[in-house]
Amino acid sequence: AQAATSYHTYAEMQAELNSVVAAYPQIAQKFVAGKSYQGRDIVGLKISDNVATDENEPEVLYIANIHARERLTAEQALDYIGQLTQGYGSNSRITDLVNSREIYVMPMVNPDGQVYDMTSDTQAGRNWRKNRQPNSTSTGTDLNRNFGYRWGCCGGSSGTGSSETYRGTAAESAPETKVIANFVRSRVVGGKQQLKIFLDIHSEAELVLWPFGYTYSDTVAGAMSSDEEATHRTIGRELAGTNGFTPEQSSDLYITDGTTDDWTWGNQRIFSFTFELGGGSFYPPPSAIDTQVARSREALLRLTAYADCPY
Ligand code: 0X9
Ligand code: ZN
Repeated sequence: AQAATSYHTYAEMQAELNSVVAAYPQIAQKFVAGKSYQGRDIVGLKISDNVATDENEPEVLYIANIHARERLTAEQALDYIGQLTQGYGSNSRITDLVNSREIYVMPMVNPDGQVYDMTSDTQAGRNWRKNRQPNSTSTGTDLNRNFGYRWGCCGGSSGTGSSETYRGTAAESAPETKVIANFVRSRVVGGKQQLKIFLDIHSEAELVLWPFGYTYSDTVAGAMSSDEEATHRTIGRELAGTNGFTPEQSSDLYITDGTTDDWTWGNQRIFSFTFELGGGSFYPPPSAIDTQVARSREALLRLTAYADCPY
């Protein structure tokens, strides 16, 4: 399967998910996790055999486009949906994954920001990163600084509304953050978190990152054992070996607090990663989509496979 030849608008993304469900109803189911600040649906696909049933299978969650302008990331998520659905029944590796996992993909978790960014006369967008929620001085919360594990503790986020890394008034003060976090919490069944792997897809620094971002320490008593750190590092390095990105702990890039992956690991104990895709800018030409997306196809499949590792 080929990736898209132009970037999906929010409406086109919705139409794409609907057509995948129509074509593959036995393995694809759409869900609305909640609404954005401006009232748009934050949607995803569940892909699995017996998709209407919550089977006892390890689960994975991939989210994309939390930063509005990082346009390639939604294409990577949609391409992954295409790989899984089109390969089902013909590619044995993909068939096995779909049969043995419950895979959740949310291609545009910041729809207001995405629509605003795309409302532009130029092929590039408005260079918008945050959501579109007004704050005391300006517009927008950086959703990747608004999650509730050590929120605002340690640096790399700002209390100033106009900042690109504005952390919001409190953890989960942005509706989109709450929708994502509520979805993750909803996967706790019988007291056990079913999600075993989480991936947040960004661009464009060509990185494979793992927690924590809030501290330079590799290990944290009670929160990241040396075994857990080694598991993240081993998986992260293997994935980077397939897409050619640089693997490192998040804080090796720079200190950040309130990020998605610090929360999904720190609060929920889901093995968590952030990718920064390539492309050389937030707006690679549409002709580059297929080449860039192809680089990480193998990494996404391997990460899904890791969901049933006996860590
Ligand atoms: O600063 C960010 O949010 C990410 N870079 S981006 O250019 N896409 O904005 C990097 C976040 C790295 N830290 C963690 N993932 N914890
Ligand atoms: Zn980003």
